Amino acid sequence: MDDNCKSGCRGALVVLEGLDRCGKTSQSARLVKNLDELGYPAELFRFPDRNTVIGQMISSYLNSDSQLDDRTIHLLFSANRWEKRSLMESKLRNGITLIVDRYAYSGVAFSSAKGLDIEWCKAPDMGLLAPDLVLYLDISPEKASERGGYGGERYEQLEFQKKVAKSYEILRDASWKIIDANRTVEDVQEQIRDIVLDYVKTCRNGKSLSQLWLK
Ligand code: DGP
Repeated sequence: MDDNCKSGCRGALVVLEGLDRCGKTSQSARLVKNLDELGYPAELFRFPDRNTVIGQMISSYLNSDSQLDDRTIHLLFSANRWEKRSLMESKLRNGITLIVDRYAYSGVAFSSAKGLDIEWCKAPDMGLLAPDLVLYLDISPEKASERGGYGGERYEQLEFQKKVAKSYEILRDASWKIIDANRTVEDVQEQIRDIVLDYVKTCRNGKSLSQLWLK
C-alpha cells in the first residue's frame, strides 16, 4: 500500500514482451528495483506463474514432460492469467505499479505461431486488465538464439521463434513501445526506466483502468 496514493491514484500496469532470451526477465527485475529506489512501490508478476496448480501443468508441458492439444494449453495459459486478475487489480488500486513479465500478447503470439486463428487466440484473454504500457524488447530471432541457455524448453527453436516474431508484429498497438534489446543491459534498463516513470506518474494522477481487447 502506498500511503501517498490518494483517491483515484493507482499503480501502472506495465508489461514486458518479446522473444525467448530477449532479456525481459532481468529487465523486469531491474525495473522493479529502480522504481522502489525512486519511491514508487512496484511488484513483479510473471506469466506463466508456475506456482499455481495450473502453472505446474504449463511448466510440465513446457519441459515436454506432458503433451497437450494446442488449444488446451492455450486456454491453460489464459486461465493462469485470469487466476491473478483480481489480485492484480487490488494491488494497482493500492498504488502499486505492476511489472509483468509476459502477458496475453505472449498467449496470442505463441499460439498463433502454431497456426491457430488469431481472433480465436485473443478471445479467452478479452476482459483482462489492459496494460498502460507494453515494452517490446526487440531482438532478432537469430541473435536471441545465440544467447546462453537457449533451447532448454519446448518453444526455444529458431524457426518457431521467427513465426512468433511475425505474430507479435500483428499485435502491436498504441500502448506498445519498441525497445532495441541489442544494446547493453544498462542502456536498455535506463531507457525503460525513463519511459515507465512517465506512465507511473500519469496513473498516479488518476488514469482509469480498462479492459483488454474490449471496446
Ligand atoms: P518464460 O517463463 O517467460 O520463459 O515463458 C515460458 C515459455 O512459454 C516461453 O517460450 C513463452 C511461452 N509462453 C508464455 N506465455 C504463453 C502463452 O500464454 N501461450 C503460449 N502458447 N506460450 C506462452
